[in-house]
Amino acid sequence: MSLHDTLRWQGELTATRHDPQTGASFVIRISSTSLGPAAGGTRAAQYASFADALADAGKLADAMTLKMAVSNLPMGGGKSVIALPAPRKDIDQATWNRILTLHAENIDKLKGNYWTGPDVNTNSADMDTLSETTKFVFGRSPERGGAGSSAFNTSLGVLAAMKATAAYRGLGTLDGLRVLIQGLGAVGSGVARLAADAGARLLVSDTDPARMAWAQQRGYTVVGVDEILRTPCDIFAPCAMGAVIGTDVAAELPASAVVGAANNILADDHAGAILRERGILYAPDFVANAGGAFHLVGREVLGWGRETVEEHTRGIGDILTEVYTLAESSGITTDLAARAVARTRLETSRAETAA
Ligand code: NAD
Ligand code: PPY
Repeated sequence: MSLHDTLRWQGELTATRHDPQTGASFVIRISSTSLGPAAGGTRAAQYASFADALADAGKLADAMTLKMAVSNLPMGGGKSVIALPAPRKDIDQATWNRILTLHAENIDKLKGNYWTGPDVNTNSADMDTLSETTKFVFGRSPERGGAGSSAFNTSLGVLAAMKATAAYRGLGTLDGLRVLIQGLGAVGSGVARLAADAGARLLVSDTDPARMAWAQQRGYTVVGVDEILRTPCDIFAPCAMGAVIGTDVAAELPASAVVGAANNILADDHAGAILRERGILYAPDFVANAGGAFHLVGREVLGWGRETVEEHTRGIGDILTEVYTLAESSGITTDLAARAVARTRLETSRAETAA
């Protein structure tokens, strides 16, 4: 995407900064504060261009707005991207600390209109570091008074989403179903364990050989990274990166349903329509992966205990069933139906504020 195009983004605010000393560039995008202060994690990654970093932050921030709205959480949507000068694993601790401190200064300047949390390549220890400079941080370690990692609760939510999707799609329970997981990181490994406990047959793939060895030890069937999109399964679970399913993949994917943790799974608007035409039931990612938001916002804003967080997270299954029913009765994709549910909440809130 060109810089010109990404600056036409329809969100509320874009903040950027560049640090010549480390070579890192920073983006914070606030998509919406209609339902409360914007919240969403900090993603650290390398990008081909600054325009790509801006575009990614915008799409991720928009997904947070939808996630909060559809989950009935009192927060808006935002996201940060740190465009790294080198792969995260090659950045030394002193450089990383400087990058985090600058990012925390940027967040602090937004005075609570944006709250961050962990995302790809950032964790609770990094949230602790940010919290030395700004208080607008979710997911600090429990020793520092935070809710800790949201990964396991995200996995729990994805499992609830798989159960509801399998039932709606007429596949029954997860027992005996082939669940194909792309990415066995913090969330994907939890999904694998929970799905295996529910009787699913696990097929898995990861670019990291150590994760593949872990999977083999557990008796999962290992699939090559390049074969995953051609591997027949009942449920395909993208739990690594976004934009996995574009038009071409949607036209060929040998699955009955798609339920994963990755943000922005669909690469383009048409992919959802093709999945629908082919009878592949797609669980909109911003519904299926809301377990992390329930954990962070539930524990740190709403004062929920673990059981209440889990109860709401299991409710992701009910939200999805509502979305599937609306999609079917309206003849639209599940993605559009979930956006309509979110939009209704956003419009109701705006009307209440205006009254
Ligand atoms: P992670 O970094 O712990 O795990 C990602 C895994 O994917 C790694 O093991 C990596 O080696 C693997 N991977 C990368 N590219 C791959 C490829 N092409 N094929 C197969 N494996 C590949 O991240 P995570 O915290 O588990 O998050 C996974 C996804 O879920 C991300 O897209 C994240 O934005 C999303 N998500 C996470 C949370 C959360 O609470 N952690 C909440 C909502 C959404
Ligand atoms: C996500 O769910 O994608 C996140 O970025 C995690 C999150 C959720 C709520 C507040 C901050 C971070």
